[in-house]
Amino acid sequence: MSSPRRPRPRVHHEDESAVDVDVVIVGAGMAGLYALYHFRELGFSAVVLEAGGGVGGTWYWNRYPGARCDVPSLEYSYGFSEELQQEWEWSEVFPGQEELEGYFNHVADRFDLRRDIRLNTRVTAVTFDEDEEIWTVDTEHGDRITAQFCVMATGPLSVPNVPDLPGRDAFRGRVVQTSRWPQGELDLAGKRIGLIGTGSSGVQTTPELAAVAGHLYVFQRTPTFTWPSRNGPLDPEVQEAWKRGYAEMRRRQREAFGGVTGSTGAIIIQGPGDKPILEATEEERLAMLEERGFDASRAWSDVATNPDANELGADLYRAMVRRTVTDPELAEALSPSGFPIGCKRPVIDSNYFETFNRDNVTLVDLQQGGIETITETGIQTGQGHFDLDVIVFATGFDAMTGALARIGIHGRDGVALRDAWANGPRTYLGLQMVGFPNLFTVSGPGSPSVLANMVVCSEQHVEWIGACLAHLREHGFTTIEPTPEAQDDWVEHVNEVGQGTMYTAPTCNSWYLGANIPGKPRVFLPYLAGLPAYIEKVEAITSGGYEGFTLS
Ligand code: NA7
Repeated sequence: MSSPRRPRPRVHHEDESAVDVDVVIVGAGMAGLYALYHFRELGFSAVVLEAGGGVGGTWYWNRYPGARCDVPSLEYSYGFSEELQQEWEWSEVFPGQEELEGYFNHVADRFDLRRDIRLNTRVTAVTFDEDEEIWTVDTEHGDRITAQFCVMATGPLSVPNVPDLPGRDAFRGRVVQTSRWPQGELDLAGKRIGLIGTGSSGVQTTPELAAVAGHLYVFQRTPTFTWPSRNGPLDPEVQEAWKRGYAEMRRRQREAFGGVTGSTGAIIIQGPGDKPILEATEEERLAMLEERGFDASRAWSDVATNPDANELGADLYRAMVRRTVTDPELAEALSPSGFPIGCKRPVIDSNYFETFNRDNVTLVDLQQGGIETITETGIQTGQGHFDLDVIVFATGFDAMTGALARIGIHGRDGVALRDAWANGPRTYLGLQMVGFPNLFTVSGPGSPSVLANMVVCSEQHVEWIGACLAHLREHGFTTIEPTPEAQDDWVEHVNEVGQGTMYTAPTCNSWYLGANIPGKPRVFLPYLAGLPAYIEKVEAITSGGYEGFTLS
């Protein structure tokens, strides 16, 4: 099926657990599911290997209370099937984990994907055989899949960052990770809960944990810029309008910098205003604060680009924290400073700061004395011991490179991807790497990925890979791989585009830069020129005969 003109050599397996397909896909999240559907449509055989017990990737794993997408539901959904778009009904402006998990399960059923998905199957090695030009994928169960092509749909935020705190195993209570939240009942009612981490996961779960806990202690190392989502039920008229014009909306998504049209009525998505804050009077700034609350910090044309303007925006933000949190000292401790708005991925919340006004919530400001050790009964910090029943780690991910580097990918000459990336990831277009022919990454480092709507990015990458496989088949090529020059140029270009922005400011430490993982090289991982510019480049390269790739 893979190559009508020039059948590729098939491997003969004595072992019955071995399977040979055209494409092996690692991961059954949004990218892997669509890849399976799309490659099947193109006439390729494919199998998906998934470590989790269900489909949905991020939305399978991150089932902590309050887990919610920060992109509106209408935007954060597949555009490949008009029937799917028409039949699926979203209930909220920003979809929660449960609804998203339901959506991806519906997709798996509706398109009969499950028969080619192996759940609970962690990949242990991905190895290229240069003589046969095939990839071999080994699983934890001892299964072996061989394929001409390998697509790593492993997700940019899939490997949890578990801080190596002394005494971690000593704790006699329950330890949970937000991104590995147990399915089913975890009784938190009346418990003393310690939450470590105040990024998106920690911020989202804080109000939910506070609502059930006997007492919630939030261990904060760095205060967060977070904006109210104003989430609520999705206006049926907005949904109907999208259903009437999905094709147009999907086109507009690909023309929008972040893959989001902004036409869902979600206030958070509205762009900055036209007026520079540097030219605004104090009265005008305060008037904006009255009108837009936390959003006043970003409602100016220059906050995203000018450091002085950014600091003025941050002042408005901190003024709003003081208005929201009743205890002035607590407000001060919760106020982010020392790094610009926009350095880290913006967080959106529901009643985050308000939650700290509750009697059963205590902020443990780690800047006043950090975590020293986990004990049998709680957490010992430089400011005393906190007795706990449950510790929740909301400590983030080894982003963008974590899964790819860990999985054990070996290409030509047995070179490990982990070693090839020792000084930072090197890709061509975030799609392929030198030395790893016929292996593709979806939303890999060097692509817009986490800076844009992940569903739109996933569809765009999967469609590019599908067209590439069909091109190879049609022209009798067996392998595709970037040239070292093209990859070098792309890496340099990605670095250049990231320079001089809030994302790479010297005071910025974010997971975009790998700064959250000890020892990880400081490299800005995604491509910052925006989705339309990226798509234009990719299309020019493709129509130019796959410039920068070697097809053989
Ligand atoms: P993030 O955004 O990486 O946040 C992790 C949080 O955990 C952050 O507040 C960290 O503080 C904190 N952290 C990490 N290690 C420690 C230790 N050792 N001690 C105390 N605190 C620690 O991860 P999320 O899961 O919240 O969000 C990731 C993305 O998922 C998010 O951007 C959305 O796109 C969805 P720090 O700031 O490093 O001082």
